[in-house]
This record gives sequence, C-alpha cells and structure tokens, in this order.
Amino acid sequence: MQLRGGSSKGLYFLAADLPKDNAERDKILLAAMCGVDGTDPRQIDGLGGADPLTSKVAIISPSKRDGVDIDYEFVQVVLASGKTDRTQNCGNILAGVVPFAIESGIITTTSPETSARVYMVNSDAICEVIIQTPSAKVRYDGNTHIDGVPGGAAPITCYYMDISGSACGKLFPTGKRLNVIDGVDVTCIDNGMPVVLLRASDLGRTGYESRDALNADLELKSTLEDIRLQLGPMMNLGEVKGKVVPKMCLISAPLDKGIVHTRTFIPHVCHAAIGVLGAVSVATACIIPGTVTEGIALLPDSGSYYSIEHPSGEFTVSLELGVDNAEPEVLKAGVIRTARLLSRGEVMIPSP
Ligand code: NQM
Repeated sequence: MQLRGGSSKGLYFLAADLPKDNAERDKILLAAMCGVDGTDPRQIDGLGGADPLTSKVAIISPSKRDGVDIDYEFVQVVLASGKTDRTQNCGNILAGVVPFAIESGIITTTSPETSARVYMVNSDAICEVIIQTPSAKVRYDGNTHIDGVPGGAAPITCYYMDISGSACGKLFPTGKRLNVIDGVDVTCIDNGMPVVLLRASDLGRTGYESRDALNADLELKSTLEDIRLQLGPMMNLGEVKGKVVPKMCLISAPLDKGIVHTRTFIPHVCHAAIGVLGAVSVATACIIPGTVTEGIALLPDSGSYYSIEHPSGEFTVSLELGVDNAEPEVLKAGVIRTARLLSRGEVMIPSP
C-alpha cells in the first residue's frame, strides 16, 4: 500500500511479502521506488516522488515481543544514490503504520479508537499509537490539520517512550552539550533522531530564509556538509557520507509563539517542515541548559508543550520529563499526526 504518513509519503510492505535477506530486499525496494536506475534523482521509472520525504518505505510484521502489537522497520531509499539507509527512524511514516496494519488484517480494531504498541526496529524503542476506528474501520477524514499537509484529517496520537540515544547510543553522543567544529558552535543531540543544531547567525544567515533560497545556497550546504562529515564519527555514527543522519538544523529566535525557529537539512535538502523525531530532538535541546539554543530559545513558563517553528508553520511536541534526576530526562514524547491510505495493489518490479 502507499500511504501518506504525517508530512511524508511512502510504500508500506508486509515483511512476509519481501525477501528475508536485506540485500535482496533492498533490490526490491530500490526497484519499486526508482525502477531500473536507483541513481535517477527523478525516480521517473518508479513510485518514489523525487524528494527525500517521498522516498520512504515501512516494513511491517506482527510482533512476537511481549506487550507489542507490530514491528516497524523504516528504510530510507536515498535519493540519487542507488542505496538505502536504515540508520534513522521516521516518525511521519510511523503515523501510517497502524492504519496499514489494520487494512492488512494483522491487528484488529476496538471502537471508537484503537491503541497499538509499535516496536521501532531501527531505534529499538516503543511508540504507542492511537487512531480513530469507529465501526471497526480506520477513519481517515477529520478536522485535524498538520503543517506541511493541506486540509484536515483524523488525528493520530503517537507517544514515543525512551528514545534517548536512538541511533547514537547517548542523548549527547559527543559527551558534551556544545562542541566547536571549524570555529562554529554545535550541539549534537539524539532524542529519537540524530540532529546537529547550529545558530543560523554563526553561519552568516538569518535562519528565516525560504526553503528554496536555502536549497540554492551551495556555500552554506558545503559548510554544513564539512561539519557533518567531521561529526559523524564523534556522534558514534561512523562515516556518514552516504547516510541520511545526522540532520543539520539551523536555529534562530522564534517569530510566532514557538520556542525556536528552524531550518532542517535532511541532510542535503532543506525540509519543507521538520521531521517528527527531529522536532523531538530539537525541543529536548531547547529545554537543556548549556546547548547552542541558550539565549535563543524562549521556553514557556509552565506546561509540557513545546512548539518548534519551521518553514511551513510549527510542530508541537509534548515532553514528559523525569523529575528525579539532576539532568532533565525525557520519559515520553507525544505528537499528533494524520495519515491517509492512497492506494493498494501490486508494484511491478522490472525483471533485471
Ligand atoms: O524526524 C524527515 C520526515 C522526516 C523524518 C527526515 C521524520 C522524523 O519528515 O521522525 O519524520 O528527517 O529525513 O518524514
């Protein structure tokens, strides 16, 4: 099936329908997305949408784990590279996982809502997902609007548990809240997604430039890539040249009731909005003293909701913090997404 999950779009497969071996699987996924040439950036011969946000795959199976309903593995088909990357998770594609599991009959519904626990294979963590299922059917229509997607749809609530160090092993993988690379201050954080935060002003930018202007800013992209490649091994991600993590996030002061304003490179294209777990990592950096956000982020006086501004609006994250430790610790992160089933059927794999 093809679903829009949050502000992304992807192909959703049952694991049982794919070859078991990952190398064989990847051939199928590349062919499905790109056709005969996995390096074609237009993906003209496949189902991919020629954008990192639409070149995504979810592989789903019923879970054998105690207290877990579904296993979800995320695969990024890396644009123009002929390769896949399983290092990161994707919280947008995750929004379509429970609808897909119900549509394919691997879990049953309760009325009026169905709650399912999803094991995220990439980051070895759990997300509890609640979707609307009146009359035993997935409800897609509704009035919930998320920035980056036109119109409204039924809300999908996702609670991520224990996602600190999802890919890097530690919340601050370099061991510091602030590092200096090539004279530029950076904060490297992984609370669900490895992200490098940088002050836009330190790079001679405002941080309010349009997505198109930033995508055309080759000097900035080259500076970001130089810093990213140096940080890969320091963040326990190894050589990151062919990987889609860490993401690079320019921050500046909020413009409209948010806590911070962002432009996120994922990692070479500027995101139209911000990734789900990317936003969770940015919000987490903002509430911890000593990161590059200090003096820029404006935190609310009370409450647990943090709004991250991005090129097409804002993304609200709720963070439940542990109270017993000297250091802030995020126990649970909540986000609202929507999803829609776009098509179901067979994808034709070219014979070579
Ligand atoms: O951060 C884009 C997206 C994402 C990932 C990216 C995501 C997340 O918007 O959880 O959702 O950062 O490559 O789908």
